[in-house]
Amino acid sequence: MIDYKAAGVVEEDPFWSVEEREKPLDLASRAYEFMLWLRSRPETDIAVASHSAWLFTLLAAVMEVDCEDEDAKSWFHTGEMRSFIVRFEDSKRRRLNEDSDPVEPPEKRARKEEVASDKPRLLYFNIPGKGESIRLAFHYGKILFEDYRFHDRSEFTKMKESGELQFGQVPALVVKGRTLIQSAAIMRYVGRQAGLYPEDPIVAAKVDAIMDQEADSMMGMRVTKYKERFGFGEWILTSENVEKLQATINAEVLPRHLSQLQTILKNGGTGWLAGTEGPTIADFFWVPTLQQLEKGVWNGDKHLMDSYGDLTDLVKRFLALPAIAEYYREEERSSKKTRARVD
Ligand SMILES: N[C@@H](CCC(=O)N[C@@H](CS)C(=O)NCC(=O)O)C(=O)O
Repeated sequence: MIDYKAAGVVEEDPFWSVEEREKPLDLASRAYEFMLWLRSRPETDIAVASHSAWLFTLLAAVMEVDCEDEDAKSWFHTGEMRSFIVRFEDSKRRRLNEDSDPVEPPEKRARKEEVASDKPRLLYFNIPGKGESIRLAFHYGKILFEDYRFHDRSEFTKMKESGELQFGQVPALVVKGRTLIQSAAIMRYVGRQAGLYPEDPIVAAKVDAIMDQEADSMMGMRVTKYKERFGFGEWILTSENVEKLQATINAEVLPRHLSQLQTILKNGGTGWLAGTEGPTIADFFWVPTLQQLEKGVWNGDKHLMDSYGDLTDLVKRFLALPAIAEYYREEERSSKKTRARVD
């Protein structure tokens, strides 16, 4: 006898909608939830009856089928029955960093197998700049995305003129036909999926504040570098004035911000900026900026970080995260090395 009630079966089908077909990702998540439920059952012999699409998703995106028979994972025919011995294993993921969830959630595996058109597409120049933290967050979360890098400035200009970029700037992230802009907003979007954005609203606000602080800290420097964009023409920001301004920023503005940031880091006591156990998007957002300061890319001064040992340690700690280290190893291997600056 079948006890439908015990299996949580109800008359209404809550997953069926007349308007929309269930997305592959949702289907995979449902199959994963089912397997968790199955694992909790005391029975050892269980018959699972379902539709072919659901069974196909279960075998292709949720379970790892270790079977010599190639057909074991194939599409089910009407009334077809297959037997499996199911072993639940909290194994570490092969290519994933050690401190992430050992049981790979199906949406991550399914994401990897999603059709290309469903992948978010990051639009940015072929430099680290403001796109790097987003790339890194995607990699950290093992979320498949397209890292689209403009071939040259004219390609970007064309897109800018088309109106696709609401504020005419990048990074932009195209998700299912909609374009997200502003790096911090994009980071929150990716961070939520990558486990890098705290659910507690107070902690999340702290993360937001630390990210906003990056914009405040670097504002002066960005104005001197991209003065026309901010409306400061040569009539006011002459080369001589730019030089004076950058000297003041180096001597007063950046040290003030960096020492405040270092205090926040120390007070947090965990080695991560928001005082969380692991890294958050605040760390992902700041580290590429700190690296730029270390390298003196703004105005040639390579000593801006010399007095901030805790911040340089943060950069090292961040780069040592397995997913990040792996990303840079692969990046080095690939030919995508930085070309001409086009931002
Ligand atoms: N606040 C924006 C700033 C974006 C921005 O400044 N983007 C630059 C590249 S880093 C850009 O699009 N420059 C080209 C232009 O303005 O024409 C963010 O954080 O996303």
